[in-house]
Amino acid sequence: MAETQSFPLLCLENPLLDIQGVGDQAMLDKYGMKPNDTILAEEKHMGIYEDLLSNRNAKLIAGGAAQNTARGAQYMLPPNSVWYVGCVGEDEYAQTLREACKKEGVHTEYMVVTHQPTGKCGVVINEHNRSMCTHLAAANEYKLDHLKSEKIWSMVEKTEVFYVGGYHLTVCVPAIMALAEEALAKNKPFLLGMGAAFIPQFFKDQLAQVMPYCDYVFGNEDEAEVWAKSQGKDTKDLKEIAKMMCEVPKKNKHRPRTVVITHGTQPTITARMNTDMVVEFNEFPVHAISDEEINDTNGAGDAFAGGFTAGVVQGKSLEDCVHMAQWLARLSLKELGPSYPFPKQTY
Ligand code: 26A
Repeated sequence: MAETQSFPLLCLENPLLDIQGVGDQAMLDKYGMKPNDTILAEEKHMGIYEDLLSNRNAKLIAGGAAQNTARGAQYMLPPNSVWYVGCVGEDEYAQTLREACKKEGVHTEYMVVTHQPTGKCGVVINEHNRSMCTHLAAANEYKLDHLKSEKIWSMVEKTEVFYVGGYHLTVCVPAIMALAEEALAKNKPFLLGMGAAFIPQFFKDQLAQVMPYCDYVFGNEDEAEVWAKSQGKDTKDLKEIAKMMCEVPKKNKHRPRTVVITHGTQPTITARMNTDMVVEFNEFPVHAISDEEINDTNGAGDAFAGGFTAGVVQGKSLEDCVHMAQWLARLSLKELGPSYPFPKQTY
């Protein structure tokens, strides 16, 4: 067999095309959506995509949380650093995603199904809120067989760092576990973004299965609070929650767990278990951005994870990783949707 390519970072999750338009409260009410939320589309939501395209001058933008993170990490890393896996359909939307990743230097190895269209996410922008309604479709069809196929698995074995988007916990836990076990067996960093508050709420058991393998966990304040609640702890104290996350028993004893909680414009909180099993905290003020400079908040958290993960790939300190994360999140806030400025800005 021909020598397979190798990339230092693999991201796994749900490839989606974002259909993003500006909406108002009335639109959110019509579809029963909250201003800053993510939901899975049910029958009653299916009209939202056409509504956005016909009435809201919506734009089609490459999305999918961890795919945004993959493009973000590649933005800050040398060429050929990142590859991405997920499932798409055989249609124009898949082609759009392939082209977006190619343009930004992310190598894709999509599983392709013919019986479902590529997944899409209706994004309703309302001031600095973004509400998302996701029809996973093909993205929901991802299977472990694809990851374990000869070519893909040999690429996995050559990968140094794994980033999994928490939204994949709704799709294919066996694939996540296969990467987690590979990371554990070879002492490679394994990173997980929580995705959305409904993950710790409704996919609590799946999250609990993966958490022991996580060297890094990313979440925002809502996700952190909901996770704490799912553990029977009703608190808004983000440090306390980060500490609880650090203390979830860990499989890989060679790496301390780091928990990173973003909090909008308030400082980013990190917690890391040191070798004496004592949790150390840090707070990092976010990189200032004025209201007028913000285009929309769609993808800012994914960009944060992308910048941070790029730092992990480069073996940077925690402080440097947070700085890279905040730098990239700020750039993404200025762009339309989960995008990064081209020509590239250098860090
Ligand atoms: C399973 N779900 C609901 C999802 C998503 C998702 N990515 C993966 N799985 N729902 C929304 N997104 C993506 O989140 C990004 C913003 O953080 C959107 O595509 C959007 O680009």
